[in-house]
Amino acid sequence: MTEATLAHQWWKDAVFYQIYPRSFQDSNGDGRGDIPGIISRLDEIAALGVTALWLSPLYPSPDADNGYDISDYRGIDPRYGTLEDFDRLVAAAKERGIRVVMDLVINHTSDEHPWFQASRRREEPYADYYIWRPPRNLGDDSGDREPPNNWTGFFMGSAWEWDDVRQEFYLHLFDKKQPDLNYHNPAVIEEIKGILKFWLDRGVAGFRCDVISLLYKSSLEDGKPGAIRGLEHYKAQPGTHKILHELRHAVLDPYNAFTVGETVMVTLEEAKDLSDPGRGELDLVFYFDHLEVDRLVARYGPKPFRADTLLRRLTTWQRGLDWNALYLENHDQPRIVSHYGNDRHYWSRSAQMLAVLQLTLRGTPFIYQGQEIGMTNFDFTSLDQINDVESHNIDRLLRRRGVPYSLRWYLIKTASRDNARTPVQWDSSEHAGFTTGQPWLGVNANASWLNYAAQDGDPKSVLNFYRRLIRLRAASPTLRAGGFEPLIADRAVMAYRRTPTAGSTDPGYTVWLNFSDQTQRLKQPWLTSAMSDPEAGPTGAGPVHPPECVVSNTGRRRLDGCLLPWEAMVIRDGTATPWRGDAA
Ligand code: TEU
Repeated sequence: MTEATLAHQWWKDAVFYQIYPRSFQDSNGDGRGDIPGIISRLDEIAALGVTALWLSPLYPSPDADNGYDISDYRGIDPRYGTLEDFDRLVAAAKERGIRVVMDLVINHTSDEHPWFQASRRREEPYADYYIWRPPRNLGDDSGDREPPNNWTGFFMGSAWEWDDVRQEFYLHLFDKKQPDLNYHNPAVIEEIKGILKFWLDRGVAGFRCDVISLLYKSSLEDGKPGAIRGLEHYKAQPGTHKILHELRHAVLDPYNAFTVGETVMVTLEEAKDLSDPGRGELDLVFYFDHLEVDRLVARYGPKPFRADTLLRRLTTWQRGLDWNALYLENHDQPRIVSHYGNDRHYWSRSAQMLAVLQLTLRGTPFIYQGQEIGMTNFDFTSLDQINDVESHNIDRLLRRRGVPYSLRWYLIKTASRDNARTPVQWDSSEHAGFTTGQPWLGVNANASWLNYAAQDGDPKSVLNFYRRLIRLRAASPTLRAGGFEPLIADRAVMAYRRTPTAGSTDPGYTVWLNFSDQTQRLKQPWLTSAMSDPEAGPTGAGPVHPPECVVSNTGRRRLDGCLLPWEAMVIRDGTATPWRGDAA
């Protein structure tokens, strides 16, 4: 890779921060976050060490899926502000050295998008913009209309909806208000190019591409039995690769724009192809494997967590991909401290341990709003407090099958995407400083003590721990880009090494993490192998600068044969010459 190419890969040194605008900061008292609210918090974001923002959708939307159902790709929803507000945001972020990345939701539109409205009336050129099919049994006289195939959607139930106007079914992999676009139609791809240019010309640095691995449907044949029936006909198809390559070549490359694709259910091989620099498609992918260690399918069906399973999966992806998108939370996932941590008895320590995990892996970190203060899952106690369309669709389906309320609530409570969507807890005032009005979704009662203001000046807080780790990472080529080697793991503990990049004076690091409520004794052979000094000379004279603990969430600075509950330690190797790095 030439030096010019490397210089263009700014995203390799970036720290991203995802904003879910509805829940971030309200400025006008309507109970929903907005763009002026985001602008008012840019200093807090910059203080964290963030250098790029990913904004979840701000486009006009009927909000069937909180903005992931877009009715105008070239506008800003008036409830978030105006295009001028957006331009001000991009400029204000730029002043702080922060780039802005938009969410690009092009697998589907809203059913209220003018394209769909024209398409259902068969008006050209839109008649063929969506995936329309007659019922399967047209011609029989039973009067029942069977969907064209057996596919099921991601929000449960059939992936087809009957349209009375067009008298045909349309495909929707998500909610019925999110009809899938037809990527067999070249006119659709031209529309997307225009949309990309529109935002790139306004100064955005790139796109997070929603469910991009599902774009192209190769065939509409029946699907094999499985959780999501039909997947094999549209997951990571050659047609999708072709479109991504075309978008990169025709639009993204001339702007040196960045893309991270949300790649649902992909294997490592599929992810590699989608993000292989040589193929020129996506820069990075968001896979889900590492968040599903304790689940049977996606976010459902709990099973016991094991640190060794997590380390095995992380190793597969750390080694398998050229560069990883590192994330533990987003607007669809439970809060990580409530998921892999312990938000009751070791809240702060486990939140910090998980920060160490995320920020000592090779790749580009994406931090989700509120993660940096250790926000927890919601404290809702009943289904009527939930907004998430996915939760309600699942509830409806289970109700129809006679599943009792208590079981439905149990299932939805742990999996609902609203766990990550409660308003950001800025301070301990009413509604946590998020809004002066009535918040669109309940604020967690723990905002009385778990909030940004309480942590800002406290050196021991989760927030300041994140800030220090981000600074350490920025100063360490090894932590950002060095090699990754798993060291040891069992049910509760893992350790891995980060090895120096070629030609760097930054030495290697060993990371120790305890994922349990118990003190874990480290077996002697583990310690010996971890502590053998790679820098020691042939005489065994040892390094000038001894190994040093540069990160600890307990205050302990020596690995003495055990790890306290949820303890994290990062130990820098000894060096032959005195080390002048920045310690955290
Ligand atoms: O999510 C896609 C996706 O598959 C999920 O993470 C989804 O929430 C879950 O797996 C369903 O079980 C993206 C967006 O991030 C999500 O918010 C949208 O609802 C979805 O696409 C549709 O646009």
